[in-house]
Amino acid sequence: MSIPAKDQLLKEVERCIVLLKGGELEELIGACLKNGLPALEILSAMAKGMEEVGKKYEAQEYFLSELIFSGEIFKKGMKLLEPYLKCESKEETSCVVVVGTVMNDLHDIGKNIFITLLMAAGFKVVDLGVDVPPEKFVEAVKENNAKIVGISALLTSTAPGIRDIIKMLEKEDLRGKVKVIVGGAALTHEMAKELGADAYAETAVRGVDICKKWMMEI
Ligand code: B12
Repeated sequence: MSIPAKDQLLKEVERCIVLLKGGELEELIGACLKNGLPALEILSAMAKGMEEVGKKYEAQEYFLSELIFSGEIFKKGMKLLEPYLKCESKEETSCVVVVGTVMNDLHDIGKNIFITLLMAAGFKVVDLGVDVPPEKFVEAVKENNAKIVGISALLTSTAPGIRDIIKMLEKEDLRGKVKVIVGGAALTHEMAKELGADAYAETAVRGVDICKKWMMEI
């Protein structure tokens, strides 16, 4: 398949998310996979579409119902891609990563992508879900002897909750035993540093690379 045709398909995927065309998206994903496009590239195109949806929401062109709908469409698409992402699975590691979305934040699409890619890379993952209070992170680290904590934050208002998780890990004498990685649209490298995290990743792919590097050092 020629490069422009591949790019065209990915542009169409992005457009389907932006225009909330769920049925069409599912067909397109099938066509992309049939044409040998890597699942990760399809997922990136879908994520780009979500960024656009966010912009439309900010511009009051879209409202909450569209945000909800876009999330549902994304999740359906993601389900189709999951087996392909997991197929690239490497050998298992004993490294456990505890992952959750910060308290009072219900966004989980980015977190779930990070989890899928972690699992595809052989990590064991404990998914705490969304709206996770700090004590749940601490409990899960203790129970699973986790070496890495991944926290997702999409809302500027609740992202500072990351500091509470890190403080609680310190209080329980666990901070020296775990690495903390954060991600999500509400954060930047600077904010992550200020909040006390060890690393920030703009994308789930980058996040997994950082975890792999840590795993070698642990
Ligand atoms: C879909 C969506 C929703 C859906 C979420 C569905 C779901 N199940 O997740 C629903 C409808 C529930 C929702 C609700 C709200 N939302 Co909303 N939402 C979005 C939207 C459009 C897309 C988010 C998304 O899934 N993107 C796609 C994924 C793939 O991207 P991502 O999450 O950034 O993840 C990538 C990386 O960041 C990274 N990553 C993410 N987490 C992690 C974690 C780790 C450890 C690592 C390594 C990497 C990593 O990996 C991913 C892939 O590379 C964004 C727009 C945007 N630009 O983000 C707004 C957005 C986040 N929402 C926003 C708002 C305001 C809200 C509401 C307050 C709206 C309201 N009035 O009620 C509520 C809040 C509810 C709550 N308490 O959480 C604002 C936040 C503004 C701000 N700066 O605080 C945004 C930015 C929209 C906007 N431009 O105004 N939302």
